Amino acid sequence: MQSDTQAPRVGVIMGSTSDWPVMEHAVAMLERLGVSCESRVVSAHRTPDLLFDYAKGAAERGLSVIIAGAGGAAHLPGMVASQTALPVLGVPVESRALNGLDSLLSIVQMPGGIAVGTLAIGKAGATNAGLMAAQIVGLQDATVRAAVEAFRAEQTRSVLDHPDPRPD
Ligand code: RP5
Repeated sequence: MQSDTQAPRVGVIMGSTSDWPVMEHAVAMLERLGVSCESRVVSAHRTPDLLFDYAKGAAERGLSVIIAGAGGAAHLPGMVASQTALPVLGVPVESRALNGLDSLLSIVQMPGGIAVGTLAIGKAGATNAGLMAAQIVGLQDATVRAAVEAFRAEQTRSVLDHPDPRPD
């Protein structure tokens, strides 16, 4: 699924439809920052041939970054990284059995030589994966860079405008 009519620059993939409630936060951040993206289910274990095709074809299709989220035995980010030279950002999704610690360790402990940039478990990780992907795209795109800077400035202003921690 593609977020707008522009060719996608970031691919957001996940191991299962059950990962969407977390991974939608990566898509939301990309959309907020004006970065075109696509999202789809690609499973390391259930659709390994699709994983290889997706990763091998990603650069040729014009993607600049791949965000891969998975839970449990979360092999998707590492296997995608093994098949493309594009930067891969891994998002550990909270698992039902181990609360995402299994996902985190599966993603973060890559062997030297194949890199995955691992984010935090869950919503914060997905949000920051979207932000970091935009920052990478922004290296070559001044409009996206300006959107990231505006987002950061607005966030700072919002905190400074509400110094009282007590609820209204
Ligand atoms: C992983 O297994 C997925 O990334 C998901 O987080 C987890 C459970 O998948 P479902 O059984 O909910 O489809 O591959």
